[in-house]
Amino acid sequence: GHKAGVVWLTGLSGAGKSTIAKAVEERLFDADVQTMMLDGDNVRHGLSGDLGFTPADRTENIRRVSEVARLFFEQGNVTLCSFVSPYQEDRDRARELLPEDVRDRFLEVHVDCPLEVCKERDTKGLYEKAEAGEITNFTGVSAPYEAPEDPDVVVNTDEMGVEACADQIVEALEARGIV
Ligand code: GGZ
Repeated sequence: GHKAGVVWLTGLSGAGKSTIAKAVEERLFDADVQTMMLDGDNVRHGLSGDLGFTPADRTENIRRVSEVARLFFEQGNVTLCSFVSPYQEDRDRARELLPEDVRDRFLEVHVDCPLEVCKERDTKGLYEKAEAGEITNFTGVSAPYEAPEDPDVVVNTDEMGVEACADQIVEALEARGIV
């Protein structure tokens, strides 16, 4: 058996949040852990389809997915959430939705990668568009990113491969007695 948990991955666009979440999910699946995945790709078309990227819209996006993560938590899942989630206050609120006695089962994971490296990767060409002013409010270019003040896990995707990052997260879940 396993316990419920929330793995909250925060970081810049292109840092590798979703890729790492998928690698963690695969390992948990192999260990018969019930998982749920939430990320920009599946949320911003539906649940948050009416929202853009202003500070208020991001806060509302994170509020909604935090509530969904709480529902999944209550049903016993390990929920992997991959969002830029640039504001510390919003991430803190996501944690605070869990009952106080189990709040240590919320893992804030900083998917850390230098901005310059994310710009160089520019997997979707978004940084180029942001720098040309074609996309406004772009994190790291024209919108802020508040790095976690007290992260539970830090993975540096510039220096480490996906599997090593996934290892670190699974080890943290084990150390908390979740899996
Ligand atoms: C940041 C943006 C923006 C702006 C579109 N700023 O690399 P991606 O493409 O796949 O991930 C980014 C995703 C961010 O959505 P989130 O829901 O994670 O953001 S937040 O937590 O701040 O609400 C990026 C794409 O959407 N994208 N415009 N202006 N990222």
